[in-house]
Formats: sequence, C-alpha cells, structure tokens
Amino acid sequence: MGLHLPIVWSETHREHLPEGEVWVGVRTPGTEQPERADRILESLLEDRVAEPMTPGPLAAGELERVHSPSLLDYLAGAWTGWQASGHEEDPGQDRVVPYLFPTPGLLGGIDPVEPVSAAARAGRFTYDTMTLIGPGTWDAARAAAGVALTAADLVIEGAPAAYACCRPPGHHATREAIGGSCYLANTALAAARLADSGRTPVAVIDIDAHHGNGTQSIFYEDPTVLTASIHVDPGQGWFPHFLGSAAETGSGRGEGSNLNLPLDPGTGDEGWLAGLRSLIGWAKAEGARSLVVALGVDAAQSDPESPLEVTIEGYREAGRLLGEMDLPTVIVQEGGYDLESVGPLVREALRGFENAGGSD
Ligand code: SP5
Ligand code: ZN
Repeated sequence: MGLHLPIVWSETHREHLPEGEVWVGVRTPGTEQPERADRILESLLEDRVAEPMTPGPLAAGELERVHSPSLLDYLAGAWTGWQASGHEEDPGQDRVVPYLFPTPGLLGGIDPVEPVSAAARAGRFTYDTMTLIGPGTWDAARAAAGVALTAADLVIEGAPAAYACCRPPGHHATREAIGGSCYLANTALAAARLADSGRTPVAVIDIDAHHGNGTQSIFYEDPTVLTASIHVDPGQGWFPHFLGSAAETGSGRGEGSNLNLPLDPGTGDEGWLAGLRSLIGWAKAEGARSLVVALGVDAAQSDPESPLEVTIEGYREAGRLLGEMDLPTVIVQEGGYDLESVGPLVREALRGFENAGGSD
C-alpha cells in the first residue's frame, strides 16, 4: 500500500488569501480557501513517506505559452495598481474587484480604449466578480503554474505519472481572462508542455464538477491537444453558465478535438462513471499518447459547490479507469471545497489511479 507517484506542491499557495467572493453583488465568505491544499497534502502524506517536491521559480516565457502578454502584465501589477487607486480606503475594498466589463453589447464592434482605472482594468481581464486579487495572489498563482509544469517535466523525464497539488486552481482561466477562482491555466500549461515534448495528441480529461472552459478555449483550434470535460450542465443554471454544451466541438483545425458531456444535477456514480468511460473511449479512439487529468473533486456528494452526487468510491473508480488508459499522465488539482472530504477524495482518486490493473 501507499502512494508512489511523485507529488509536487508549493506552500506559496498560502499567500493567496481571497478572503471572500463577490457573488450577486455581496461579499460572501468564499470557498477557495488555503486550507484546501493543506488538507489535501495532509491526506496524501498519511500514505507516503517521501517528501513532496517544490519547484523553483518559473523561467522567462513559460506562461506566455498559454496566456497573452497583456493578461500577464495586468496580473503582475493588479495589486499595486489597486493600492495606488486608493480603493482600500475609498470605498473600503481590500481586494481587486472589477467594476464594469467590456462586453460586446457595450462596445458595439468598436475597438475599446485601454482603460487606466484599476477597477476598469480588472473588468478588461476578469469575467466574473468572484475571482479576487490580493497582495499574494500573483506569487501564489505563479507557484501553482510552476507546480503543474514541474509535474509535466517529471513525466517527460520518464515518471509514469505525477500529481500537481495546484492552488489556486486553473481550468476556468482563459488565454486573456481570469475567472471561476482561477488565475493561471495550470492544466493547460501541463498539457502544452507535454504537447511540446512530442507526446501528441495530448488528452485533457476534466472531471471537475464544472466545465473546464479555460482549458477548452486555450486549445479550441489546436488539434494536438484533445480536451474533454464532464460537468454539471451549465444550461441548467450552473457555472460557467455560458459555455460547456455538447455542441462545442472545436473549430478550425481543432474541429472535432473538444468533447463536452453535461450532466443533470443529481447525477451520481453510475451516470458520472458511464460518462467518464465515454470520454476515455473518445480520447483512445482519437489516439491520445499522453494524458492530463484535471482532478476536481467537487463533483462529490459532500461538496457545497455542485449538485453532482459522486461518492468517494466513485472517485476511486474514476482514478482506476484513468490509470487503465496506461498513458504518461499528469494529474492536476482543480476544485474541491468541502474541507473534511477534499483530502480523502483526492487520496482515493490517486490510489485508484495507481492500482489500476495492479493488486495492492
Ligand atoms: C475551480 C472551480 O471549481 N471553480 C468553481 C467556480 C464556480 N464558482 C461558482 C460559485 C457560484 C456561487 N456559489 C454560491 C456561494 C454562496 N456562498
Ligand atoms: Zn469546480
């Protein structure tokens, strides 16, 4: 018994303290808390003797593989820009929150002026009001990106699989926007790194309860990275609301390289695992040669953020099915918000993965 796959993490995640989410205009306590990653690591270390690895600093240009220079420039200065704006005192807001959004309805086809106000700049690069930026957010987001990239490097160097304990999560971040508690696209960075090493096509299989809209959009026209997501149906009132339908299949050269499987609220192990089998079957049929699992555990019954009803045994079985694919695999942490169960859920998913086809 015991987990053998390398675990990569960074305690720098603790510097990201969202201290809430502005939801329907009200600052609520928020769910994406530092304790999440600490609880996950604690559960994994019960099973493992070796220390987790921590990456060094990012090299120049690593984030530009999946993000625009303008988003990265914004994120690097967002907190100091907010401080300079005086909004901590007037009106008394200690996190970066967007004020207005340059939607197509506002712009009417006209190229927008590049805004100078900190709150307007936030609207240019943020698509919801829930993804707050504080003093340590940029450092923590870069550390999480480094965790994902390091796990990908371990696999490229020959490890059969590696687990990236990323926080903040990443699958809702797009090339040029943050949202859904995500800042940098950790899963997409790992997938791009595998693609650049020649293990194409890479399959990304996203089992977080929410649609992986950021990963989807980054690779939407890229046939070398297949993206598949199983999630609660956004069309039935769930985040990210505007994306995630089965009609989204990729475009241009990437036509046919994206697969979405929206599920009804209340779906449990049987329907969820049947759906996962179909995503796996698709990735195999498309000839996937490496795998990135976007491991959100918020589809669990115990999770406050989604209406899916997957059990801990369901997560273990999901891990086993993904392990049976027998591909070089990077497992990247995404959501999972119930502090009591988040650690055991990740541990069981990883145990299932490691024991696929094995006996211990
Ligand atoms: C990575 C990930 O799982 N992100 C999830 C983002 C979805 N958040 C949507 C939250 C919707 C409002 N929740 C109500 C909370 C009330 N306190
Ligand atoms: Zn989620």
